Amino acid sequence: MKLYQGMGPNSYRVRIFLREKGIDVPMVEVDFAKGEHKAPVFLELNSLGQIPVLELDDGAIVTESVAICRYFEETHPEPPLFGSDAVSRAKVEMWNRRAELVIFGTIGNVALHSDALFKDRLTQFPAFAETERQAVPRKWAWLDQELADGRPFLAGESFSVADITAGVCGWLSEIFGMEIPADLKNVQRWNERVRGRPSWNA
Ligand SMILES: N[C@@H](CCC(=O)N[C@@H](CS)C(=O)NCC(=O)O)C(=O)O
Repeated sequence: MKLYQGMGPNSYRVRIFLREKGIDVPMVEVDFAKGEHKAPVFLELNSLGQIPVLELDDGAIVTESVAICRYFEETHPEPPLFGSDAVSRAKVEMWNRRAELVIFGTIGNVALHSDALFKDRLTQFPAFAETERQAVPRKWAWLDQELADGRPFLAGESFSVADITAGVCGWLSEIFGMEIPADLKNVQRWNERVRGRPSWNA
């Protein structure tokens, strides 16, 4: 088994997940600067030319960070990070999607439309990047209201993959100069709780 990974939030999500589970997987570093993710040999693994990619011992390939995490949830159920009963599984799915679509999507648009790293991948619209940049604090404010009920983690009482997704958004937000607003106390507390976990050094 090999995990092709490298720089960027999606590889980071999988590394944190593996650390939470206590799983060691041989890793292959994919170097964006050298264009390794777009080399023909890599495109055979993932036609989208993106990381992370998991290659299993029988040659099966799994791409998409959440799908890779799901594979490891199945093979290593403890501790459960995708919920443990019907309601908690649904809540984790709900919050992971909300974190991806509402927060990650907005921050991702800032990156995609402003960073030179992506200039060959799409037509960049700097004005759109700016609109999305201004929207980011509103997304965190929405999450702050959601967390006002005092629950420790996004999906409830237990840490889950949804906290990994949203926590990585906090990190990405900072990298692009959009710190989580200091007055959003519920998000601040949640962020400290999540990013204080040992897995965050993954
Ligand atoms: N939906 C995919 C997104 C993967 C992705 O966008 N990975 C980035 C790094 S974080 C990448 O490889 N970007 C290079 C590119 O898209 O050209 C996932 O969750 O794994």
